[in-house]
Amino acid sequence: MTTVFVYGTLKRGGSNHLFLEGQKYLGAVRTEPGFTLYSLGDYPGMVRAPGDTSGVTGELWSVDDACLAELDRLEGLDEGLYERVDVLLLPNPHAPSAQAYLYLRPHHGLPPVGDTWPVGPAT
Ligand code: PCA
Repeated sequence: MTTVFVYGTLKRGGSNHLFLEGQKYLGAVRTEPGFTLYSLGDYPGMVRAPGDTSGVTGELWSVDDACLAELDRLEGLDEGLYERVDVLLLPNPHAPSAQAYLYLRPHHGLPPVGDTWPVGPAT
């Protein structure tokens, strides 16, 4: 099992959330400062942002190996769209760190999103 931090379309209510079906939701969390989001249109990319003070909000999930492999394919690791790295989370009851997908392509000129991608549980 791997603990994954999701911040975009994989969140509950997001367009790719079905990829987490059957996995274990651990709770809402935030990364340590130093990360921010840019919009790629239908999905966000999280990048390192030295000087950022707020971090990024998201959800913590415990996923099995088959799910993780599918997420890696979905996020285009092979094409160099995202890389999966360990990020520190703010102190929280769930885990000190988690795997997260960082956007690898240039983000200059993309619309800044800030700390939260506006997708959540369907109401
Ligand atoms: N899906 C992944 C990375 C960006 C996206 O839209 C996620 O939700 O964490």
